[in-house]
Amino acid sequence: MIKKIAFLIVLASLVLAACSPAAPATEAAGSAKVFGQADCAPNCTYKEMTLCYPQLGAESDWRTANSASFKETASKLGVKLIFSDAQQKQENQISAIRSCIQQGVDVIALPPVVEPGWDAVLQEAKDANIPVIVVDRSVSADPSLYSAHIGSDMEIEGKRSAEEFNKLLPNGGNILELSGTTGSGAAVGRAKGFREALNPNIKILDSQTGNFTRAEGKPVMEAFLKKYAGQIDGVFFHNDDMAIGAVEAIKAAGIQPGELKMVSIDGTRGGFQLMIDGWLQADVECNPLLGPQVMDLALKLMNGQPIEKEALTDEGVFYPDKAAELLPTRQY
Ligand code: GYE
Repeated sequence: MIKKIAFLIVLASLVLAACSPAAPATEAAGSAKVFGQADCAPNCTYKEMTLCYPQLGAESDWRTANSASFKETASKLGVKLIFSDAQQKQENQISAIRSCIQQGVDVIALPPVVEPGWDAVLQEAKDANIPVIVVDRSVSADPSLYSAHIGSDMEIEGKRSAEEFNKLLPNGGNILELSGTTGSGAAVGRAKGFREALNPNIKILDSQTGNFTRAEGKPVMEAFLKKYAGQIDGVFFHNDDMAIGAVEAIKAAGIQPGELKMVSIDGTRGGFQLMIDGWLQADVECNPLLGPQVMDLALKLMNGQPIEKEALTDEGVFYPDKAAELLPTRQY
């Protein structure tokens, strides 16, 4: 008898479970919600969006332009933006994400300072039904843990930079590399693409990080100039800010513009000025103005519309011959 009652209870609970929603994201039977879809779907507008942007820092002009793009686009569209600055520390970005999850934001857009170490917090966002768009740099986490990635192809930027050196040093030579933040998708991708495309007669004598900042670029260059005096033909910079810092050290060492072949990445106004002044021979474009594209995608996620998993920014290379003409048109 007891067995029979127990069996009936189990049966009843199975029937109930089958009839009740499988997950909170499921509405009435037959209209299953897509992951991340908001209650206002399919008619959500920007005014209903709360977007979390745990910015990684303020290390460069590129980053400043990227932050401004998010702030300006949000205020133009009426998006509520929860913005923070992690000062290049992953733990600060992780706590900012956790706070956004607690506040129940609609979408999180994450520009990850480094590639590894995101799995746990991405899983927390997923469990809370909050989609994450990885912005700018990449993460090494499993792609099932985020909805999309929007940004530049860092390997191609590295490859383009190498192609410039192949042209600048056709007979080969020795170069140095000032790389970006160690472990960041930008530094890893640029270094990889660069090495793959660099002619074998061009030797990278040394590579040190300047953490994408002017302040760190200068002392790294000073140390390089001491150590490799008279042996260097060129320098590759992972961003314009480090090039600007390094040029101060190069000038102080009495080196003239053009003596060393130099290529950088970003295409900021500061980089353009270095080309005008004869220091840089090429600046590989990396576009920071990602706010509109990210918010468009975030709205699609809220409305449960299909999206592209990987959206790469279309970019080129700038040269000194057009630098003076283009400088006034540059937005960053
Ligand atoms: O090149 C650099 C910034 O991740 C693409 O980060 C970005 C890089 C950019 O600090 O200036």
